Amino acid sequence: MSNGTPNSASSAKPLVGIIMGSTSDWETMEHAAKTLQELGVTHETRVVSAHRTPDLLFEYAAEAEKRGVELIIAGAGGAAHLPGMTASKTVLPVLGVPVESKALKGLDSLLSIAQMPGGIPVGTLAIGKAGAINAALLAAAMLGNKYPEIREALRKFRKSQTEKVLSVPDPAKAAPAIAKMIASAAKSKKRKKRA
Ligand code: RP5
Repeated sequence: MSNGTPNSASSAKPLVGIIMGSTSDWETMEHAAKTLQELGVTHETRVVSAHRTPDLLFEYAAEAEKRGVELIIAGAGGAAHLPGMTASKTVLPVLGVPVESKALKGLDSLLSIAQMPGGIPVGTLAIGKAGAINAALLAAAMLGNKYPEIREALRKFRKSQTEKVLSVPDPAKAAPAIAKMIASAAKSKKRKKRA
């Protein structure tokens, strides 16, 4: 399954494999795909469940390196075996994203992914969207050691992030301006509807 956005960075020769335990994880994992897309890092997206499709998981993890994938981002929720099991079948770096679960708000996912016994590491990120975004940024930082264009894209991302923060030094003063912008956007939407 390739459910990533159809674009140049989601290509036939992916450097990063984004896998997730269920289609329900896409709401979180799409942020990893979007971030890689923004940085121009080629990637693929697949649903690979550790407990529902264990054979596919073994096949994916065992074949990834041969296909040219250089890093895997694995997102899963609950008893989240996917990142650890994937890491056990490949020497590629595996970054784990704990998906927020309904019952325990992702604490179960976080501990399942982070608490790997010594010997098979999984680089564990934060729970949910922040973790998915950071997994992509960390992947770019690691790939940047080999690909100068990815390092440069990451530098640009950081610069624009800094500029965004500096452009609103005082949110109390910015709030009326932002509210005005929202109101004027809503007005023009209404006008367009009437036309
Ligand atoms: C895990 O179980 C998945 O990673 C997902 O986060 C969770 C729930 O899956 P669904 O029941 O929504 O398919 O395997």
